[in-house]
Amino acid sequence: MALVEVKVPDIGDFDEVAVIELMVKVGDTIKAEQSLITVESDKAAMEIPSSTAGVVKELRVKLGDKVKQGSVVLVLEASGAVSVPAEVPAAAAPAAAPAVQSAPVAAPATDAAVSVTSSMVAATPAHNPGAPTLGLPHASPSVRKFARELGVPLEEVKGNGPKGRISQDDVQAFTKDVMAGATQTKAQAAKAPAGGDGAALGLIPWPKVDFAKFGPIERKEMGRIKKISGANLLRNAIMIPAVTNHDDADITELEAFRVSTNKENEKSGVKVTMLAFLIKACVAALKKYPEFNSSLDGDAIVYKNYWHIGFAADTPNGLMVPVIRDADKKGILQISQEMGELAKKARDGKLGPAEMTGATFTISSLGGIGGKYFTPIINAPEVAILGVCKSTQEPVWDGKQFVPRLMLPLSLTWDHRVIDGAAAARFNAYLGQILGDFRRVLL
Ligand code: CAO
Repeated sequence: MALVEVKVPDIGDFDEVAVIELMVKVGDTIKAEQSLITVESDKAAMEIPSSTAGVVKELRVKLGDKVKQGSVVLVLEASGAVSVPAEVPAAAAPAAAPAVQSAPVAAPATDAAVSVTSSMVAATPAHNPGAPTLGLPHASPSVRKFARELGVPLEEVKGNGPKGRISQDDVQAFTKDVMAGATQTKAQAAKAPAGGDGAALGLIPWPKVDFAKFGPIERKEMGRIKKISGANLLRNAIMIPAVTNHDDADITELEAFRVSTNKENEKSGVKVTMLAFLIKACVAALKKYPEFNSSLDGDAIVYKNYWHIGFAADTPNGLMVPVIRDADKKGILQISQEMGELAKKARDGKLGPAEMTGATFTISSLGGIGGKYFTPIINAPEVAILGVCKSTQEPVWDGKQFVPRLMLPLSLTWDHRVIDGAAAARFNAYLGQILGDFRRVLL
């Protein structure tokens, strides 16, 4: 292993500066570009990074020492190839930023502030001046002290200063976010229960990316509803062994009936929607296949003898699921009218808790928007959900020829603990039959 002297690089116009902070000690394993010491002139403080990775063998400076370009900071046992010196982060000294190497890639070894005391290693190209400093915190000593006093892990704070430098404001904002529960420290995350993050599930941590490095960004906190529904969706996606069956229903006649009904009822102000027919059709299928209208309770399955159907509504505040109660007892016109009212209330943020609870099955319709199929997430403790996409004219073989038919894509997601694949296929097929000939609802 090569022993390497790490020296103070070009620090600009300063003759001598005082060492005010030692950030490593003998025996520490350090990474290339890790900050080693902080020095301070009468104008600014700056950190001196290591040009090389390795293990600290000897510290050649102590607090209060005066150093200048070329002073040996420490001796390292290098763990890899040795590079020429890292630049001092310019952001460390806003008032008097030290000069940095402007074209370090082809810098000859003789320019290096690192001298190799063994013949084993050769200088490699210097680091990219714009490159991140391996996630190590860049902050002034006073900000470091401030973070230490608050117990804030500085390496987890995103610096918004030049070159990612962390300011006192950044530390304060991080602290506020942690207190408000909007973010977690790594230590908190490691203790979080299953579902809170992946740690308890043995998953690797969520990637922490400084997106601003790749282009302009804008950060917006999520609204309350999005946060709540996000937590529910995560739990449901993780805890339910869910399977989705896709199918098509021929709604050619049903759509013609819907359109003519709406023409006849033009003056009533109530628009009959395809979703209302779907709710009614689902009730018929749920009655025929009661396990789809159940919930799991420990080792028991609870079958419900009521049919309350939730429907996903897209609102400016996020996804909400109003519920049509006793859909089995209501006609298409009443369901259409209630749906319109509930969807409006949802968009206006005026839904009461009673209007969002108690569903036994949910329909999520993207039919007004588009798409072919998707895999909706079950709204626990329900055990199934129907996703509906936009109907399109398709060529369908009638035994003699292809004929144009209006086909509605259906995606049924179901909980495999309660429902078997065959039952799901039957449910979808039956739903298709009803939508194909709505008179079956009466049977
Ligand atoms: N195929 C083709 N067209 C359809 C259709 C379908 N399956 N479903 C609806 N349409 C048409 C309607 O007929 C209507 O057309 P006209 O204006 O010409 O009459 C148009 O699409 C708009 O319908 P709509 O969306 O206003 O009404 P709706 O009853 O279909 O849906 C509601 C109401 C509240 C469900 C809907 O507004 C909504 O919020 N959808 C999004 C739900 C969602 O986000 N789901 C995803 C959850 S998973 O993240």
